[in-house]
Amino acid sequence: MSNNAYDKLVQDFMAKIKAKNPGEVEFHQAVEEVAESLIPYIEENPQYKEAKILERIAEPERIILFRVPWVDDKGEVQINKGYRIEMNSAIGPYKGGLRFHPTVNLGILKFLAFEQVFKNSLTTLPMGGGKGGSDFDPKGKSDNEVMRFCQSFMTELSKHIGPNTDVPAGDIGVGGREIGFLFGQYKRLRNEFTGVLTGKGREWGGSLIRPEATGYGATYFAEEMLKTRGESIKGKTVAISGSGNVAQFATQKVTELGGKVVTLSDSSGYIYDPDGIDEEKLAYVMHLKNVKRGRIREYAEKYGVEYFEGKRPWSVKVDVAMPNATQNEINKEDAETLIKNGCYVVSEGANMPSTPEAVEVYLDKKILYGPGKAANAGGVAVSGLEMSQNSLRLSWTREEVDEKLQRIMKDIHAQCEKFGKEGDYINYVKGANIGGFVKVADAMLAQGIV
Ligand code: NDP
Ligand code: 2IT
Repeated sequence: MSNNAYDKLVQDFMAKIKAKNPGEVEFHQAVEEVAESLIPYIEENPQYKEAKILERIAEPERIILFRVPWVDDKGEVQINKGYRIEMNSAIGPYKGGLRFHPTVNLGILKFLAFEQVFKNSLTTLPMGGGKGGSDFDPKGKSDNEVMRFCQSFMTELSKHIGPNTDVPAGDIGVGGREIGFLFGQYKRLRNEFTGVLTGKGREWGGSLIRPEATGYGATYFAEEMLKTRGESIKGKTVAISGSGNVAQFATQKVTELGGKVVTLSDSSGYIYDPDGIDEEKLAYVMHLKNVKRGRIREYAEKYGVEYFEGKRPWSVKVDVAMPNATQNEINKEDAETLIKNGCYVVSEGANMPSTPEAVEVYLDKKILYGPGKAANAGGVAVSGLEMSQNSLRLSWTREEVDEKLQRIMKDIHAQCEKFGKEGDYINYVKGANIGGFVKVADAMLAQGIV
């Protein structure tokens, strides 16, 4: 079949997706990228076509929508929306994070849940895909307000989740503090101490390395990609966006491996530190962001470096870019600027941070490009390891978990290579999409039309 014929099949498929899911632009974007990789593969493997596996994977098994009422510190009643998308349970319980951010809507959570299905499959662990969250904005809220919100959110969500059913975790705006409040309320409502959430504190069922896992994993993935060209992170200059969980631990691992991180950002702007963000400066960032809950601008004031208000860090000259903040944070022009300035590795800690046009630029220029569903899978992989430890009622050491994480990132790289090889070039987009798809699709075939 010609490329034009495949394009027509993708367009027809997307026309149906858009008609069924109107206005959900991020969801359309995520599905289209996967469909472009999968449709040629499905044409060659008609068992998937006949069983309409792709059409079924793009339809959530279940969506739960609920009201989250709570009372703020002034005594005023507040109402937020709560969501859980239970996307696919073919290979394990639904698994995926919760996002608390004012931009959260159904389309964003469906894109994240859809990506999660493929990502979780790539980890080699038995986890289905899900995602949830709320339009609640934790910024500027007191700890007590966040607690009351989390308790109200969990009061409803607890009816739908469980350690063998659906196991949420963190994402943007949901870190250790929020997981603690959510877990406390679940335990109180159900009178059960179970592994219903991951990302727990290590004294109460959490896994060592889970906080670090996404950033570490995305760095290990960059290292694996560089290895295919006989290179490593050592001596490389790296631009990182974001300054939250993923960005912090990516900075730590890059630095530990001998690379130099020169940028960090938040939604207000970015800082450029040409000397590199070393361990001591990172400790400052962690306190600033996790305890003081301040802005990255304060880093520039403290260390006398430049701060660029309202800008993203993609015009800085670097070898490696790690977008670790949010979706669609690198557009076509940013991708062109990065490459023009010498960048040839992009490892995505965030979910879908590059627009489709930016991805086209990477593939066109044949740079090492690790898409989020492969590069950031270390986070959910260690969540899977947390579930295993909870079931065993055991805790593994830091070294054991880190070793398993490194093994998993290597396995994910190998799957991308197996399914994405195009001559000398590895197309990690195609590799991750097909690699993630096959296991889920075969499980769905075996389980009948459900
Ligand atoms: P955090 O909430 O800890 O940090 C998010 C960071 O991104 C903050 O610096 C935040 O800045 C910035 N950010 C958020 N929204 C925007 C926006 N619209 N524009 C610009 N900057 C923004 O979240 P995480 O670090 O956990 O998540 C970052 C990314 O990684 C997300 O895409 C998430 O889906 C993905 N991810 C996370 C995993 C995890 O284990 N936590 C696992 C896999 C992927 P500000 O404070 O100003 O909002
Ligand atoms: O996007 C993601 O993979 C996450 N936010 C982590 C999900 C998880 O269940 O650990």
